[in-house]
Amino acid sequence: MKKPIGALCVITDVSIQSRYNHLELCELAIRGGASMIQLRDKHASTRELYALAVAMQLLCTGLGATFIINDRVDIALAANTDGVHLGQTDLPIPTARRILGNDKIIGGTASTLEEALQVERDGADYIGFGHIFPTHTKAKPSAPKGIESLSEVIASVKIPVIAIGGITHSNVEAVARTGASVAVISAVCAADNPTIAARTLVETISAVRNNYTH
Ligand code: TZP
Ligand code: MG
Repeated sequence: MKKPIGALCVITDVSIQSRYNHLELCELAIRGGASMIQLRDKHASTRELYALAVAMQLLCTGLGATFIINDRVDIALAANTDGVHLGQTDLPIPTARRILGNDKIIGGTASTLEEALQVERDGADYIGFGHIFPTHTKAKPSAPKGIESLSEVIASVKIPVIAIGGITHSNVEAVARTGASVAVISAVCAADNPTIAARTLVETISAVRNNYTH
């Protein structure tokens, strides 16, 4: 069975901060209500990533969250994670689907409407669309896409869209109003208190979804 994506995906990052390791961030974020955790580490060795993925999958399963790994279909398979997130230069989504099967979540990054439509045609379970706002976490040569492009993508596809890039407490309400789910790195990983930061984001998204805001 495929696990739910939910409202808030927290991508763990140990390069923008060094107070917490991946496992600690994972637990802190889930305690704040994160529905999905993505392990993203561009420097760890394959052996390290494998061990982390096994431990984080166990933690997420125990705490009721979904766990995916960035880039690595091999580790998704080896560690039996709930899924994988693939960018435009990673393994093609149909290839990953053939390897992982239908019960695993496969997410694909898109930065344009055309890419988003292709990610959907390729059989992804969700589109990670961005970056929405300026971000320092990832080098981004192109301009931020903004809320309007996000709404356009959401109107054009049937699968869930997770907005990413520069999302903070100040702009998450506007993002949630489009119907998108949200993915963050710095807003949780670099926050004074990652649990409270996640909780605040989740509460805002839930309020919008339940129409509690004015
Ligand atoms: N993909 C598009 S923007 C981004 C990724 C991984 C980084 C988002 O980081 P932040 O700190 O939430 O802006
Ligand atoms: Mg990638």
